Amino acid sequence: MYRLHSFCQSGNCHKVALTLQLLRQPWEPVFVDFMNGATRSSAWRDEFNEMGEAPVLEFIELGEETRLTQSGLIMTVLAERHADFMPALAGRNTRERREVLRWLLFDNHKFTSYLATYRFMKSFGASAPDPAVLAFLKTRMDAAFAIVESHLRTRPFLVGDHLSLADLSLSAYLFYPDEEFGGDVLAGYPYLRAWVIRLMAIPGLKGPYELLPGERIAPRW
Ligand SMILES: N[C@@H](CCC(=O)N[C@@H](CS)C(=O)NCC(=O)O)C(=O)O
Repeated sequence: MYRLHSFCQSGNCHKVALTLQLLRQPWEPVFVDFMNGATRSSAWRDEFNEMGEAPVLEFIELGEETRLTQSGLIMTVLAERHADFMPALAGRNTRERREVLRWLLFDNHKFTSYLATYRFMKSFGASAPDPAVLAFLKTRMDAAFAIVESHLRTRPFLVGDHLSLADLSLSAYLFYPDEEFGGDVLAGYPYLRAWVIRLMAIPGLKGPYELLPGERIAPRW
């Protein structure tokens, strides 16, 4: 049984939940009270994650309690541990596995990072966002979107001709409703939109509010 320390506003936690679902692994969510500062407390950092972030995945491995952080690492470990269920998830061969890793790194650095920060500041931050900061984030987000849009013009999935961790990682935040981004962020990106719709139709790929714990919060604006 896996324990996923998580909360429903977190697309990074959603990435791991989607992976567990697809691999048909038993898991239970453990609520992280992120909005009230849980991950900023020294107790959290000492016990769960010195990086001060969710998600954290706990499980027993070779008789020992194991704790993993960083969604990209967690997803990779899960796909390797349960390869029987879906061998292609981490890539079918060395070349594909490298490609999956390349997209996970791009996601963490340039795709999710700007998209998630933009959404959080727009809808859930403690105070009204600085318009100049929002504009900067939106520009960076659109630059990353354009790269993925171009890549998806000629293929249905990011790596190979099948679903992989790369798709789960980059799409997780796009399962959230438009209103949390202040509008339709996929307007002008038809290939990205078609890809997200394709992923949402895969059995087991549920939205974050169906899978993760915590109260849904209305966007502030
Ligand atoms: N690269 C990390 C990012 C994790 C992350 O930023 N999580 C957010 C919640 S969605 C968080 O805990 N942020 C705390 C902070 O940045 O201080 C991952 O993929 O796990």
